[in-house]
Amino acid sequence: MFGQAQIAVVVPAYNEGQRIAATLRSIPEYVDRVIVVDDGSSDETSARARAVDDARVCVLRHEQNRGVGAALCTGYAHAFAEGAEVAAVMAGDGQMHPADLHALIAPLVAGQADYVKGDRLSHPEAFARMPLTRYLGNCVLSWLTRLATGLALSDSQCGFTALHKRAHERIPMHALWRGYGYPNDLLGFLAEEKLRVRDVVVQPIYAGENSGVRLHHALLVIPLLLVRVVARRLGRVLSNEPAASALH
Ligand SMILES: Nc1nc2c(ncn2[C@@H]2O[C@H](COP(=O)(O)OP(=O)(O)O)[C@@H](O)[C@H]2O)c(=O)[nH]1
Ligand SMILES: [Mg+2]
Repeated sequence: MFGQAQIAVVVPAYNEGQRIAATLRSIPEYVDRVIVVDDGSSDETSARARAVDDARVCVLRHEQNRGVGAALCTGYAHAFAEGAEVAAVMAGDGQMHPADLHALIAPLVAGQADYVKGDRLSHPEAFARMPLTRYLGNCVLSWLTRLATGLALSDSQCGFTALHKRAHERIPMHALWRGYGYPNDLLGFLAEEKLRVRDVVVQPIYAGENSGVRLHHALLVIPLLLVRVVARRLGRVLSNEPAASALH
């Protein structure tokens, strides 16, 4: 528990057999539930996760690979259905430092934000620690995401995030982009709903893990998703449609 709040951590994992156990063992004690979503892995990811001796861990599995956005939708739905107030995301490859989790959750529990995301770009050692292409690509995508969403944010591509249940209720999760680019799409939905998004500085961790992100995601998929975000926002303004939240 974090005060009185029940906290879940969702761990998307695709072929993370080598890293999943260490990632799960690193999750802080105040986390009540750990939901691993094995996204159709062909390796030992599920077995290694189940073998971790921790009663908080529950392993869900997609029989086929659906993409990291889809894995998160599955994990969030499970976490909130079980009664979590906040669900954070920590990737199964150990790229999120558990010591940073507290700062992501605190503003949500205090009612100061609806979604908190990590910001590696503002870390003093970001330039030294991040691969140059990642650093530069991320700066450009963050700028485009700021333009498209109108949110004052940095590091749009950071997957270390935490979502409050009140935001989850207001976002059409079934419509969220299933693959890479889901954070940009989610930020668009949060902006549309006028939900409060906050950045907190987290450590950039790169230790030779594989990434599924490819050039076409940065050059094509994410820019097109951002065009869709702008189109949705414009459509809403032109039709004078109130935010879904105002209807409740
Ligand atoms: N590559 C990939 N990763 C997935 C998928 N589904 C879930 N994941 C997990 O999503 C997390 C982030 O993926 P990763 O490729 O490391 O992205 P990056 O850290 O942003 O470069 C990792 O824990 C993956 O195991 C998928 O379909 N493809
Ligand atoms: Mg990774």
